[in-house]
Amino acid sequence: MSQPDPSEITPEHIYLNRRQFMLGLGALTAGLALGACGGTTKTPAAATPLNQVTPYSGPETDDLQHELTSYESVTHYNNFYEFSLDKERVAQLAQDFQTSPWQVVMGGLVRNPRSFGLDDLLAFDQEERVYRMRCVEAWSMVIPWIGFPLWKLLEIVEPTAEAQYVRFETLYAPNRMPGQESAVLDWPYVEGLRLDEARHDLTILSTGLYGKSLLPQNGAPVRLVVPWKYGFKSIKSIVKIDLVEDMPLTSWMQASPREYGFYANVNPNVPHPRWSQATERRIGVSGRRETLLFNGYGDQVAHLYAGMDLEKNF
Ligand SMILES: Nc1nc2c(c(=O)[nH]1)N[C@H]1C(S)=C(S)[C@@H](COP(=O)(O)O)O[C@H]1N2
Ligand SMILES: [Mo]
Repeated sequence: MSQPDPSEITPEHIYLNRRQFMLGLGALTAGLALGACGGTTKTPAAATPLNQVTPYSGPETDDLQHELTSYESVTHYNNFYEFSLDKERVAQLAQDFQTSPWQVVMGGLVRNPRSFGLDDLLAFDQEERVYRMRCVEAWSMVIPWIGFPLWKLLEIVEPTAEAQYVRFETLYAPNRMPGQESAVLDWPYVEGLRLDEARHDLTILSTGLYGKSLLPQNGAPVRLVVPWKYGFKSIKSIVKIDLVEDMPLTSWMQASPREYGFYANVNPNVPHPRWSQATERRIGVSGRRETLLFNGYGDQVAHLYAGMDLEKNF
């Protein structure tokens, strides 16, 4: 499959509005791509050796021996609609975003509601973890995240017996996040996990990557990383985590339920309504590779979905 046309990687309602807008301007060749991950055909600039300035000493591949994506690409090719729909502009627009002070308020169906400041979060054990992160329009990166398992916070707040899901919210502050001035999504950005997914060891809250603190474009000061799911599940700049009984309505399900499901497990066998998801393009590497079920983490996570129809629960 060749690169999807920008019209193919956009939730329909946004695409149609955008198309009318562009037709109005006569700008038929506009290259801006919308969608949970966007899908411009441009390749990010070749790796510049930033990680030679501050040497990175962690692993150079993930557990499938896939090479890391360059620090330059990881920090300059981003999806963060609170700043821009253009993946190559997010870094610049987010550069002055203030991430201190910061509080993550944890509550809902828990015995011990608590609020965690940045220092609390940074005090948790930090580990080098090399995950394959991928996006919904079939591009992927291999990123050495630093973080700690979300279960560590869940253990502290103690979900009650009624709690079945975890609901996450990004900061809402249109004066600091200019993308929130436009109604492209219903702000704040909301994501969710089933409680057993949230308790899985691979599910982390990340505060850094490549041995450095997160930059704003990657979701500073704290973002979720769920490596067996499409990129949009990994919500950035989290301020609120609630334990809830019912499946939360996530931003992407609300925007386009036909295209974006709650589970969003990476699955080459379930095409997006408008394109195949069988192959992906690794940023910085030419050609395409076959997409792996659960992004290659099947041994560790498939049991969570035993007996479920993955075509219905996409
Ligand atoms: N708050 C918020 N979180 C978000 C997004 C977003 O627009 N806003 N984009 C998601 C998508 S679609 C992807 S692919 C990843 C991208 O993370 P990265 O830029 O650090 O690679 O962030 C996810 N988390
Ligand atoms: Mo994405």
